[in-house]
Amino acid sequence: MEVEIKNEYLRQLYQRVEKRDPDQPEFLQAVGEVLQSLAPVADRRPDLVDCGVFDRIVEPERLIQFRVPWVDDCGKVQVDRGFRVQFNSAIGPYKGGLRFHPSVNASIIKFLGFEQTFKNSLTGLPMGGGKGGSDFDPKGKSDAEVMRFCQSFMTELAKHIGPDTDVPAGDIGVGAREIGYLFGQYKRLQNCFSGVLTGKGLTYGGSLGRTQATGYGLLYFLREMLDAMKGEDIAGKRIVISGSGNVAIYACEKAQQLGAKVVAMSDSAGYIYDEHGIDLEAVKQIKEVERGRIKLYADRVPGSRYVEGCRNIWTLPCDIALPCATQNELDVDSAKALIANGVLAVCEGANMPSTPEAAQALQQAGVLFAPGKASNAGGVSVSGLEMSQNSMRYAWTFEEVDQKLEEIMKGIFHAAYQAAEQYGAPGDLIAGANIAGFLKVAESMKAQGIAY
Ligand code: NDP
Ligand code: 2IT
Repeated sequence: MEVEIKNEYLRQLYQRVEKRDPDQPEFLQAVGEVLQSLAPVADRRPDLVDCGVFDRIVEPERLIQFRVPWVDDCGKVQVDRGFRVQFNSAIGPYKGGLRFHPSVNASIIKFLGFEQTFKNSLTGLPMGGGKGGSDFDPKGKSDAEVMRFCQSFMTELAKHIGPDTDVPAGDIGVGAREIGYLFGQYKRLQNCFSGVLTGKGLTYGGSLGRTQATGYGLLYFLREMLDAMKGEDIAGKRIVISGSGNVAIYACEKAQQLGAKVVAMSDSAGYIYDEHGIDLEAVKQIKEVERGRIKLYADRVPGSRYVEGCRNIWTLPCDIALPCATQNELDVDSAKALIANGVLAVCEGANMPSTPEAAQALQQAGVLFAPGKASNAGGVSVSGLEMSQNSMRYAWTFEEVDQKLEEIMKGIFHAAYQAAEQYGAPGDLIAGANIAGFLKVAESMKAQGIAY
């Protein structure tokens, strides 16, 4: 899709970014979308143009790339590539997850770090934007291999992070097991027990509710959006969820608690369809305990079926679609299928799961559309709460954390909704989230001078 930026200065800026990083399509996609939204801000705020905030915000403060050598179970040396992007520290220490997936490269890490900057700003908590990861593929690796990889990865990463500098967490392929190995290695290297990572186990400084936070937060956002914009409720709705990882599982759990019927989930190979409503315990057993494929579900749960190929999941009729797998998983054809089937809302659990064409088609068809940087901010919000608890040397109850999460998600919805109204795009939560997230970071960058 042509990026149409209705402000000459931002249009030229986008061209410079394109020229600088022509081989980074995901990064360009994320920057293009944000600059499109920011045109009315640039029109009204010449002061931010004058201090170069727009030019500075699209360039990471630092991008670290490193070699990660490790020895596999056969005694063979493997070499993967590690990354950490420290995108923006205007409002707090860099904060954002680590992704272990073979597709990881500089473009993907930069798009994620860029998005994280605005997301973290929207939470209202003091966290800057960062992201990292590796092209290491955890699939099929033994626990011992994952541990050796994590130890090697952290041996380099430890030089660049710290509880007041940069606080990584999980993302695709990085969950409690990996965070444990990474934390253990950091502690050993620094001789320091600190809140340098979030998503830690509950016995050594983790927060109750962090595992559930992104999925639960997604549903709290959805509930607020449905109520405020359509006067609708989640109870009784038919929901399709892509993915079957951390975000998808806890989105499903909260959707079911709120009375919805989840009829499908997926992994990168295919999807399962269960007209009786997904049996979440069966999914948890397969994915969390056995680390198996979603296909197994159809073998175990009578009345369900497995369909090869994950993309066609969006052709299933539903009221609400929750893409919770990965970037660009919902394209314009998927959007058209959802629209034809009368979808009411699409709420992004993953980061940038909808292509720009898909998002535009959904919005133009009057479908409620929640962009990931707003609707999936629950995970990093509870990470922020984990940092607070670590600093206090204290732990809140699950109920206390969950209540704060719900308040934060409601606050994010209203901040995005109001910013969209104020900047002439009523109902457009993409524009609203980008503008609201941007303004706090921009004011902070202006106040702190041109150091970065
Ligand atoms: P997990 O690793 O737990 O699960 C990822 C899920 O997505 C798996 O079902 C996986 O299938 C599927 N998936 C991954 N890559 C692809 C692909 N290329 N095509 C199709 N399916 C794919 O990750 P999370 O649940 O943590 O993350 C999911 C999304 O949510 C990501 O976009 C992440 O950035 C985002 N997110 C995560 C947060 C968190 O706290 N964890 C917070 C906010 C956003 P398979 O097993 O076959 O690979
Ligand atoms: O995309 C995300 O917000 C995350 N993967 C969570 C980041 C975090 O620091 O908890």
